[in-house]
Amino acid sequence: MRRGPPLSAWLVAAAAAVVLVPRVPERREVRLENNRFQPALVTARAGDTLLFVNGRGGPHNVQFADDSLTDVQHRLIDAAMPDRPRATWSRDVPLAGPLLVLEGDTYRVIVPDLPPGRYRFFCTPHVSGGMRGELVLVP
Ligand SMILES: [Cu+2]
Repeated sequence: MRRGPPLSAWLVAAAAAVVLVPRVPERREVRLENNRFQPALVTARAGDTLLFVNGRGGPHNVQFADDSLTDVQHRLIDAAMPDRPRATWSRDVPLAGPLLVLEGDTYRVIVPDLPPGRYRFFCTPHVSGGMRGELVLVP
């Protein structure tokens, strides 16, 4: 009987493939509509793009809750959020994206290299109405 390479050789090859093949970043779309984030729970990995798309009932925005972030995490999210004042980093500046006014306006955040976990966000004008969401960052 002809035999192939031993199992250990296959395992080494499989491990090498996992290491060498880069993961293609994915895009997660979240609609801001009817005072809700849809979906409200977004699972993503570092490097993925979160594309927030404004619907009706705006203006809406995206603000990350910062009460349970370390300084490093705060800085990483701060740097990942475009179109914000960022002359000097400060814990006191809220992690709030600009208001999306028109239907179809978008806001793009590339998920920074944060530790896996849950990162809460909300819409500044509608937080009291429960417009909240969560980024579930997986390894
Ligand atoms: Cu809103």
